Amino acid sequence: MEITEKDALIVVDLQRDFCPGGALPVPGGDEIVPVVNSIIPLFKTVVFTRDWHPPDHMSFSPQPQFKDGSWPVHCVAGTPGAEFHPELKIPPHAIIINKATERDKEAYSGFEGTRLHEILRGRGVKRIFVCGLATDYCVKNTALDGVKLGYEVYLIEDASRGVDFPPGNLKMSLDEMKRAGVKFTSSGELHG
Ligand code: VGL
Ligand code: ZN
Repeated sequence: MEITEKDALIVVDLQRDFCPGGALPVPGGDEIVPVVNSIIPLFKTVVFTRDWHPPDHMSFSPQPQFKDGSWPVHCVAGTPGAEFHPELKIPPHAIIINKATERDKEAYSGFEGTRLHEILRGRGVKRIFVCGLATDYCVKNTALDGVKLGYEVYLIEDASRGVDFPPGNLKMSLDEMKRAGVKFTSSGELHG
C-alpha cells in the first residue's frame, strides 16, 4: 500500500509504563519499537499519543483488576513511567497528544478530549494508520473513534500489542474493530 501526504500515522501510548518493567506492562510491548521506527519515515504526519494522568486519576486502584477501568498507578504526567520508550525515534515534526489528563475522566481514545481531529482535518488527512499499546484498549478506542469521525482507518497489527486480559479480550477487540470497518495491515505492506 502506498502512503501519501493525506495519510497520518498515529502511535498510541508507546510509553515506559506500558512496556516490560513498567507499571502496567503489555506483554512484548517493547518489541514493536523497531517496527514503529521503520515506518515513521513513510509519513508526513506522525502523531504520538501519551497517557498523561494526574497523580490521583480515577482509574488508579489500590487493588487493580487490570480491566474495567481499574489499573495500577501508571503514566503520571512528568514522571519517568510516562516517558516515551527511549528507543523510539520521534521526529522533530511529530505531533504529541496528551490524553486522560483530567482526574475525573477516563479517555482511552486519542481523540477523546483532545485536538487530534481538528489537527488532522486541518492537514487534509483522510486515512489514519493506528498502532501502539494496547491493542485492546487505547489502540482499539482510537481506531473506533477514527471510523466514527469519518476517517479510513487501518490497524497496523505487527506494530501493536495487546494486554489480552481477561484472556480472549484481544481477539474480541480485533473482531469489534473489524465489524466497525477498521481495516488490517502490517508494516511490511506499507511503502512510500
Ligand atoms: C491504557 C489502560 C489504562 C492504554 C491506558 O494505553 O491502552 N490501558 N490506560
Ligand atoms: Zn491510563
